[in-house]
Amino acid sequence: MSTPLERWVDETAKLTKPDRVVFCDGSEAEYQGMIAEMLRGGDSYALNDKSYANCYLHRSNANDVARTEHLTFICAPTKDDAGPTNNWMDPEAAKRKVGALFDGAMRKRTMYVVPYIMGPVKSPISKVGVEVTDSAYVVASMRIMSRMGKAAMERIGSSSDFVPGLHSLGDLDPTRRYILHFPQEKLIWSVGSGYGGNALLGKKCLALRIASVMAREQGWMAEHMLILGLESPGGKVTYMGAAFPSACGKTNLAMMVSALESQGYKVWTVGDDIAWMQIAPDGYLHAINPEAGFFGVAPGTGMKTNPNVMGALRKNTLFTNVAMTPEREPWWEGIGGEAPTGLINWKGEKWDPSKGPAAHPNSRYTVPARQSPSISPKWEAPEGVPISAFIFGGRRTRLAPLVYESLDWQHGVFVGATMASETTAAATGDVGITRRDPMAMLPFCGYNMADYFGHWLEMGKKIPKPPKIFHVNWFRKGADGKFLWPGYGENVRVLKWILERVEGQGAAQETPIGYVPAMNGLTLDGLKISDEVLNELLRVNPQDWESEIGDTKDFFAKFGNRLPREIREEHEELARRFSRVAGVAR
Ligand code: OXD
Ligand code: MN
Repeated sequence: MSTPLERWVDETAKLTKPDRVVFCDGSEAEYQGMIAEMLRGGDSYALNDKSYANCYLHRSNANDVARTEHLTFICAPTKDDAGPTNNWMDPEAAKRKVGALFDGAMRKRTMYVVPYIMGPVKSPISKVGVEVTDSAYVVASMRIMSRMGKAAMERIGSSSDFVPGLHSLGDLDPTRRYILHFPQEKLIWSVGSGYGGNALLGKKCLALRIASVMAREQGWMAEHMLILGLESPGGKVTYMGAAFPSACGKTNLAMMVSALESQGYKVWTVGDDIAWMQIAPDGYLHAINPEAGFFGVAPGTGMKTNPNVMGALRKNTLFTNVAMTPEREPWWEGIGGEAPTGLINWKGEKWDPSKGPAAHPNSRYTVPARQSPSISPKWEAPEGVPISAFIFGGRRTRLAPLVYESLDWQHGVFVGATMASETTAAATGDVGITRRDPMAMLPFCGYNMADYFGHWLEMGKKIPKPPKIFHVNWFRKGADGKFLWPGYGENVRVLKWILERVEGQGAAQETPIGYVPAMNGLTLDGLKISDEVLNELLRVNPQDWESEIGDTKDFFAKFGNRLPREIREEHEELARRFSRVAGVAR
């Protein structure tokens, strides 16, 4: 009798017609075999073994360098189930159309069957997936990013308790590229891309889009959040989850070297991208990091911005689309120092600075999480870590103060739902465009976001000891166009205030948007910040908020009647609080 896994693999092989099928065991020998195949393929290179031991550079196809949101679909029964912020395809139509692309797609190729666990092997919060792929680079990356192979196979046994994901490089033509999610079946199909979140199906496809659907059905949370622990002088560690849109320094915050380390405040990394959370018997929401590695953006990463990851990258790391020095070391803009002469750019050509950056702006490192000096001793705790605070954030030049605390859970959900960030030149050509990105989940929620807000509201009623909800903004600028806050390691001062608020301390003033630190609330010793700058950092400007309130109204209108009543009420209440303040001022 065959198992459900064997049956699915057989069916898949009949469709894709590979030359051979290999079940992966996750061993080191197998990993080295994948690397050897990548090197033979001519798109991967061994790096300097003395300075970057067991590290490799992979160059992806130049048309395949980022997630492609416009080619990503939620194939729910109706368009309304996917909601106004997702692309939708009818499930049967999707199977017909994209099934034709998979037909014979693996001819002359090997089909790898990659069983993997998202989350610590023994955690009850973890989930199992199986990715079938024809890319050795994907197999090697999955070995870093998940617990792959034997342990996953044992957990599946003869059960059908796994999320199947079918991936083929196809012909890498963007017009034949589709990333499909079938939330009813809990199935993923991806064709035509070998890159990152499009191809490593455990990450964005399973751990966020499919898991968000499961989480709602089963009463837990799958969020696009880093998880960190803040150790305070007595040695106690308080855990926080934080959601930021891309280009807001999420990985750097998760791995921060604290500026207050000499005072006993240290930051521990549990995860840098995704959190799965369940209510535990102690009444807290407990979080695990479903991933085993970091798939981080290289440009802008250096000893100043993230010394921990720079240390971690010196061995066992796959680099994708970075530049290479004549010493065969990886290089990217922001790594520190001048560009060395003789640099080879991400496309494999001699670098000409007049023709753009040496490393692709979305070039990446894929590194085992355990290699970070900041990795938390609890990062693989099967029961997860108890979360005391959620932090939302974005890049807002004017609007949001450095930090504020929501009034309660429901208001906090509204704060998350109204999250937004201004685009940077690095991300697109348009600078300063405000993009709404609720809970940083806009590209990753596997169902209608109105229902997702509803799920958050429901969870608030069920968690006996819910996290307090905060919002931060490291990016506020003064009239001179300069950042007001130094950021990076100094951000621990904001985490310290958050910790104090969690513990019922921390001086605050109430404003219409929530509690903002009092002028003496933040620990600023050793930092040169004038009262004037501090005032500006903490200011809540009614005129700016008036236009923000109009903007969020338009955004919420997209969801029509499906938007939870509570969110509408919070919106009206915020407007009322501002008009009350204006009334007092008059
Ligand atoms: C990521 C992303 O790569 O959020 O983590 O885009
Ligand atoms: Mn992410």
